[in-house]
Amino acid sequence: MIRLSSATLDALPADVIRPTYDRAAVKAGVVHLGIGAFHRAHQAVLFDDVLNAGDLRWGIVAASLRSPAVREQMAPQHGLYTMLVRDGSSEQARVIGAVQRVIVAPEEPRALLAALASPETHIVTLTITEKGYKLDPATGALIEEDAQLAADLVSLESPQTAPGYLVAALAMRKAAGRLPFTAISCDNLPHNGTRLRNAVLALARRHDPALADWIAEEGAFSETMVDRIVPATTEEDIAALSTRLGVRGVPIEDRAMVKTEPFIQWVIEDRFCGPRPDFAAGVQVTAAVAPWEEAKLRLLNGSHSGIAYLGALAGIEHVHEVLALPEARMFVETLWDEAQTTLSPPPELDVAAYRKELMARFDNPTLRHRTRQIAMDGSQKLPQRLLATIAARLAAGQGIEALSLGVAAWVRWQAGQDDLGESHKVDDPLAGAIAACLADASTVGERVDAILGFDAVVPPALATNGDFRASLIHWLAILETQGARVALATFHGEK
Ligand code: CS2
Repeated sequence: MIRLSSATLDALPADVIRPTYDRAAVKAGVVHLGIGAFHRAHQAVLFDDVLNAGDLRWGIVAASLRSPAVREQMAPQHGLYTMLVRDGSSEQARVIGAVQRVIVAPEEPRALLAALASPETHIVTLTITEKGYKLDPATGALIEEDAQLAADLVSLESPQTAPGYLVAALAMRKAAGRLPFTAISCDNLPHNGTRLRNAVLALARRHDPALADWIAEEGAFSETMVDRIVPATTEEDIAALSTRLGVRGVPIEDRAMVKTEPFIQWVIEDRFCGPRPDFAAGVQVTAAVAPWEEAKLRLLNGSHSGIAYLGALAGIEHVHEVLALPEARMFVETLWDEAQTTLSPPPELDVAAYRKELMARFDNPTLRHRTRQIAMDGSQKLPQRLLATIAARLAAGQGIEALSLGVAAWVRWQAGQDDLGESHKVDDPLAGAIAACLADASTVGERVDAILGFDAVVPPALATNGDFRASLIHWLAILETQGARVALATFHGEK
């Protein structure tokens, strides 16, 4: 099959938007670690906007830290891929040209280090998922017993982790008399910049205290809030796009395509230690990111996780299908009511309007965002999405019914079977540890106590809270005996 590439770009149908700049003249000002679909539909698009506006310093050298899959999709396409924006009724196709090259780190560690240390590189962005930072989800401390991190603590000759790559490359920059790069974490973690900085400084200090001091002094780790819903691409999506891109009945295949919604937002802390692009619409550079980050994590991601576990348990495949149930909508609205009182939203954020827009985004029927995709890595997500909100509500003497139903659904998901009796793999770096902690618990109460004692996820303030415990027992008992649909109906009835 003919592939999308520099050679076929001009042949695409006229309504496909494509780069307006000369790709050969672009410099790689950005190195990105973790080139998944989210990066391709978010930061890469916003850098593509900058390139389209004529500033050619901001091309991207991207890296996969583990698998060669994305390089195999993108290299034959010269880094080109299509972003499909689906608004629920129509679809717009745009080819993004910002990614110049994909490096598979385990195969070419030197090439990645050279890119990171290059004088052309000014910004390093990361989407390595919550678990990539090697920090304890509950406390934020470095997980020294992690095998990859342990290797990086011994030697940075061929780094294994993202913090390891950053430290090794910063050492090269220091030795060459260059400034550090601005490191921008784009993962859904509270204070993501500070967490990344902590991980990098802790690792650097173990190897070379002077390097750590230099990074602390000269470097910049901006906090960010990133927002765009990017469901995993399916083979059907690729097949449909091949026909859409085809010329005179001959399909053109794009194996690196991404599908997403119209909404896009990137709030970046105004903390750079070198050049930065003049970003276009969709990017806000601001002094304080935390209020944005907290609102997004607790409203969007908190409800997303609740919808994901309840929906997946009920055997419902997609987010918009869960929200077709009136009791699920009510659950989400109540979860938002609960979360909202814990926020200090920035003045520019109209929370009521944000909630309305969010529900419409979740309702988008053409995104087909799978509940099981969002259910992944729950141990890394729950602390900032639901547990911190619960702790704040309890401290204020407020109720937590919707939030704790969400947590109970996560606990139920750990059993590896949905309400229809279908088995699933719990896709989570702590799946084994959670299963071991639940293994000897034979009653609902014992299971809740076991989870409350699981301190990698549950913070101390919640571990001993009687109201939280009672609420989890209430919901877990219903989930285990009657399933998620009845739990949602009961929730509706109790309101
Ligand atoms: C989702 C997020 O998979 C998940 O956990 O909640 O990826 C979500 O779609 C994005 O954060 C939206 O900005």
